Parts: sequence; C-alpha cells; structure tokens
Amino acid sequence: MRRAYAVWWVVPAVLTVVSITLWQGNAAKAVGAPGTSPERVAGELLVKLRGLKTTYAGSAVVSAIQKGAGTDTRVLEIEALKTDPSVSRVRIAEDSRLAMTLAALKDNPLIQYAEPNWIYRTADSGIPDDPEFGKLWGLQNTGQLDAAGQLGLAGADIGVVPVWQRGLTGNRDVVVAVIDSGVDWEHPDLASNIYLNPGEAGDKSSNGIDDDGNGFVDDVRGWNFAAKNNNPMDDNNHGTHCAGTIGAAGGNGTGVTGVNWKVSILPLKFLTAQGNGTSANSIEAVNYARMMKVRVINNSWGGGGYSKIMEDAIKAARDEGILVINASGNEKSSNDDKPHYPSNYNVENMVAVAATDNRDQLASFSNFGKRTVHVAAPGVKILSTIPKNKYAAASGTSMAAPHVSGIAALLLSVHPEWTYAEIKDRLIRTSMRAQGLRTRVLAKGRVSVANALDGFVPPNDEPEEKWWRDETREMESPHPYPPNSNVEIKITEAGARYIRVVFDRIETEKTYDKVQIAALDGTVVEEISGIHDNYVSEYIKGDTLVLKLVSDNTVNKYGFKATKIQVIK
Ligand SMILES: [Ca+2]
Ligand SMILES: [Ca+2]
Ligand SMILES: [Ca+2]
Ligand SMILES: [Ca+2]
Repeated sequence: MRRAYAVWWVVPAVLTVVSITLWQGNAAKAVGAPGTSPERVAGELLVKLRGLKTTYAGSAVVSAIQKGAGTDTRVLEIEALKTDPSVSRVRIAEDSRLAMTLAALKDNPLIQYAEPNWIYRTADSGIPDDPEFGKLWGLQNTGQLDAAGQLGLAGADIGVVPVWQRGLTGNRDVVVAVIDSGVDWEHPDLASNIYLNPGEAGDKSSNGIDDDGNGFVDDVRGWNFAAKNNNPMDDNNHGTHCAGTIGAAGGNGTGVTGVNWKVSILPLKFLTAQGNGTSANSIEAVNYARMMKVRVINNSWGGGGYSKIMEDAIKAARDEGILVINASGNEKSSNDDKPHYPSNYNVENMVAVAATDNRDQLASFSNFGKRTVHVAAPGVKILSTIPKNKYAAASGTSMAAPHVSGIAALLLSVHPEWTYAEIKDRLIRTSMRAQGLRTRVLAKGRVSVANALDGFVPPNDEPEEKWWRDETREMESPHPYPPNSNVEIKITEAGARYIRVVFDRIETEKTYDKVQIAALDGTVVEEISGIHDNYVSEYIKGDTLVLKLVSDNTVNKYGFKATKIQVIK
C-alpha cells in the first residue's frame, strides 16, 4: 500500500538555479510507524536512469534532481547499486522535499523510475509478548509439555498464529456473549475486552435508570441472571476461564492471549458460584444476547433435559444470524446415541464441540458423535484467566468451545459479512484430519482458523471402497471371554497403507464390553459393542491394526470371530 503518498505528495516548486553540495550527513532514520503508513528511509530515494549505463552516472542523477526540484534540494549522498549501476540511492538533506523531488524526477525523460527507499521488515512473527503464551498449546503447539506433563504433537493447535502474522488479531466490534458463571471484568487481562453497552455507559451506568430501554437497569457490562442484578462478576472461575480463551488481551505483556487479542466479551451470568443454573435463567441469557445483537454465543455448559423453550430461543438467535457454540459434554459418551443439551439442539446455527488433547486425540472425558458433534478443539490442560488476576489450567469440552467461539469471532473480525452458516460450514470442512477424530466428529478432525479463513480444505485421504482387497486372517477371542478381559491382537500386513477387519460375528455385553479398533500408537478409531454379524470395521492408516476386547467384571458373552482382513497397498 502506498496510501502515504497522498499525504506527502506536493506540487514541485518553481525552478531556480543554485549549486548542489554533496556531503555525508547523519545516519538515515526510519519514519512512519509500522502498520500506519509504509515506512521509508528519511530523505532517500532510488532513481533508475533510462537506458543501460556502462559507467556510473551519478552526475546525471544530480543534475536531474537539480533541474527538477530546484537547487534548494541539497544532495547529501549518491551511490550506485553494486549490482545495477543504472540505479542510484540518493539522499537529500531535507525529508520534507522528498515528495517534490520524486515528482520532478518522474517528469524527467532521462529518469525511468524514482521511488522512496522503502523499509521492509521481517513478517510479523505473530507471537504476542504475553509471558504465558508459550504454555498455550491450543494456540501454538510446538511439542511442548502440557500442564500434566504430556508431550505435545507439534502443529496440533488451532492454527491461529499464521492469522495473527497477517495482522489479524480481532476487533472490538465483534461481540461474543459468554453465558456462564460470569466474567471477572476487572481482570487485567480481560478488562480491555469487556463489552460496554453504549446505551448505559458512563454517567448512565449507575443512575438506576434503564437508559436504553431494553428492560434492564444499568446493564453496562452484561447481566447477572442468577442474582438478577447488573453485576456479572464471576464467583466460580469457569466463565472467566472461557472468556480468556476467547479474548484475553493479546500483546499487552501480561498473562495469556486469547484467540482474539481484541474482541468484546459480553458477560451473562446464570451459573451460580457452585456452577449450576436453571433452564429459565439460561433462556433469559440467550434472549438477552439476541436482543443485544451479539454475533456469537458461547455455551460451555450442559445437562438437564430437552427444552422446547430453549430450542425456540436458539432458533430466534438463528433468525438474527447468531452463531451458538456449545460444549459437547464430558461424559465420554456418544451424543449420537444419548443427546446432550444444549449441544444436541438440531438448529442450523448450533455448533457442538468435542475436546482434543495436545496430540490431536479425543480427550478421554469428551463426548463425541459423528452426526451430532460438529467439530473438535483443544480442551485438555488449557491455561486461561481466572478471577482476581490469576491464571489456571483446566480441562473440559468447556475449554474446547471457547476456542471455537474465539475462531468464529476472529473470522468475523475479518469478514463481518459472513453468516453463521458460512462460518459453521468452514469450521467443519476445513478442519485438519486426525485419525483419532475421524469417526468421532462430523469434521473428522480439529478446527483450524487459518484453514477456515482461507477456505483451505485439507486433502481427502479416505480410501475408496473399490480399492479394498481381502486377506485371509483368522482371529477370535475366547468364547465366552472372561471377566475383565484385555485381549489384544496386533495385525500387521506388510506394505499395507490402510487396514481393517471383517468380523463374522461380534457379541459383547452392550455398552459395558467393547471391541476396539486401534492404531499402533494407541489411537482408538472405533469401539464396537453389542451384537453384529458380517461387520466391517473402521480402517487404520498404515500396516498395523490393533484389535482389542475390553470387558468389565460381570456378564460375559461370545466375544468376536474374524476370518479375514481387508487392506489397500
Ligand atoms: Ca438497559
Ligand atoms: Ca442507566
Ligand atoms: Ca495478555
Ligand atoms: Ca461384561
């Protein structure tokens, strides 16, 4: 961008004839702040003479400047480029005359180009100066240990740093409602990113009047639906932790960094200090968020049963274009089989989020469901803000959902015109594939902000059905299997790129006893329970599949029998 030209472009002065002196001046200094206008070296320009010059032609450049810009324009320094003598770097005494000089040279037929000597810098590293940033593996996983000492897998993160490197770090115009236990809106790493209701700000914030007429008196920074007052201060920790992942102030030299360095967090408290709340109050919070026209709602909570009224509240939010991001639950169960609310409301603007660890594996506690859980995001040992200027690591799908809410907000800061449908679609389609997530979430992988922003869809690595070839292989468990079984059979087929098992029969105590299909590194791709005949398992990438049968201490059934595997080489 060269918009700075417009600022300092001036008309050439009237020509006068005075001599030019050449002398060494002070060292050049940079002008212009990064990120505002292009930086250039003060008083310097690059001049290219028309036609190839075999000998150095500095005097021709000086006379061109003299002729065009006037002899008040003193040339301090002139030097040809070593690699191209037709180009001279010229330094004049007064930076204020640079624009005029450039303009004059452009009109000179002997001069092919004249331009400022721009300053380039290495692309912004994108790494904020917040001292705890290095621990935020969900944002940048370099293979560091998590807070429990688990070694990370480099790159198993949400891919936000490449987005920050482009200078895209969020915008206060994007409002995210955190419906939770409140937010410590005074936390030094959050205070600058708390939403302030313009209709109740300043003198209006404590006058006891509903100045904006929205039905809530002095609701300057959200609302407390549990205590029915205007102070959504967090007395639990949970909401403040979620808020920090979405938008702890980035680059402020303090604490952690949110997915967004800048965003507006609307704290809506309905969970009490004990971490529970009612359907009625959660519905109030969703309706309030809709009324305030937020773009994203984060729901890091769940339980209870189906509520038609809540479903209607979410549909009303949908009709206002609001994206609703929900934790999928921490019961280790399939939401395809056993619904979890609110994440299971089947409304177009709902996104259910499973949790991953720092190796792109489904978290041990996370719910899943390849039809009902849309995406997966980091949720194990996530460091974030907690009240009273403190920080703590926490695990849960509660920690995964705010990563996705943060991503949605960051995308909206770049593309405010994107609809909830566009964002949801991108989150799902552009997720990074991971073997441990393929059968667990609709996206078959973990979310990536960079991919979502660019619309980059990772290559489909799924094999085509027609490629499979049979190999005879007989495997069976004891019949019946004993209590507390831990059968493990390692199946290797040299040269195989993909491998799976075709079972003649599986019969286990449903839910309690399971046949597992795992990779060599322990990643469980499928769990099969109950009765199945002629069952084709999910595949494992690579030449080895680990077949397991795990059972509890009572009710033992037939187990499994297989007479072939299938491979793709
Ligand atoms: Ca009000
Ligand atoms: Ca007021
Ligand atoms: Ca910070
Ligand atoms: Ca059993």
